Amino acid sequence: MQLWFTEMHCEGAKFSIKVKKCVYGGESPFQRIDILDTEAFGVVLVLDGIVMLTERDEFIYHEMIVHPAMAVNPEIKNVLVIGAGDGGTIRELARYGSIERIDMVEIDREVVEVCKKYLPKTACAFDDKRVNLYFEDGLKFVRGKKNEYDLIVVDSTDAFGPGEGLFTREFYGNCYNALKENGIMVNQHESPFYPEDAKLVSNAHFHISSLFPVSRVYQAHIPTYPSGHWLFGFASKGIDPVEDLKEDYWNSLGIETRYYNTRLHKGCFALPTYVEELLKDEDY
Ligand code: AG3
Repeated sequence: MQLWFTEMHCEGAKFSIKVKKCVYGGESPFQRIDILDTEAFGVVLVLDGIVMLTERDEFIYHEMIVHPAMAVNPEIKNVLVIGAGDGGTIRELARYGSIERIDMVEIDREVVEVCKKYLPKTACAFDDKRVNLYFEDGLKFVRGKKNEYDLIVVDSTDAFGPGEGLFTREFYGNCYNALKENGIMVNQHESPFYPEDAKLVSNAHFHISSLFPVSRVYQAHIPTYPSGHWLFGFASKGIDPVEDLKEDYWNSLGIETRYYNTRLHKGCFALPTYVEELLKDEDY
């Protein structure tokens, strides 16, 4: 007998992974949580039927959501992480001795518990003394915060279900206020390829660029996400992600990565023409 997990990537295309075993399945107050053991991608975290990460390719996502910002501003000390219950983002952040405080706000306590048990290589930094974990709605947490963080990382689910509020103008505006003058916001920015996802991309970019003086988008290749072509947003009050890259500084840290490097950093902000066009789109 063969068991396959399938995610619809758009109305007419789906992506399937052969499953060795379903190791966990449950309903939290917020969503359905499944953990699958698979031949091709190792352990996979699925929320509400959507692949959040796989052991095989999560390094790409987590390195790319953290290191570009850290390589442009060595002064980052106070970080806010929103979502990211699997722990991959704080694992990458915890590699920087210069970071003093990481506030992490995850709405769903059960995601953290399940990931600690089944994805220990991802959920390995929760005990770091600099990490303060809040089980709250990120949207509410950031409301009213002023001038407090050097970096905000928005590591959300897709823009429906519990993650929906994290794609709104109100939320991005609150992040702007919560950031210090040299602050940077990085967000997972969805995929530009399938039309439904592309709408989220242009919508998010439209809001972010109306609030932040610098708003750029960069890309990575993530095999298990729709189309395998993924975007991240880099927004700041002035720091430019390419001109302000501190290449020698970052390389001197000796942080070992498997996807990110400072050569790729310069290239990943160069986007395909159809994506450039999409980002100009104001008709969402
Ligand atoms: N968060 C973004 C996952 C989006 C995947 N979308 C999809 N498969 N349709 C990942 C969380 C990792 N910390």
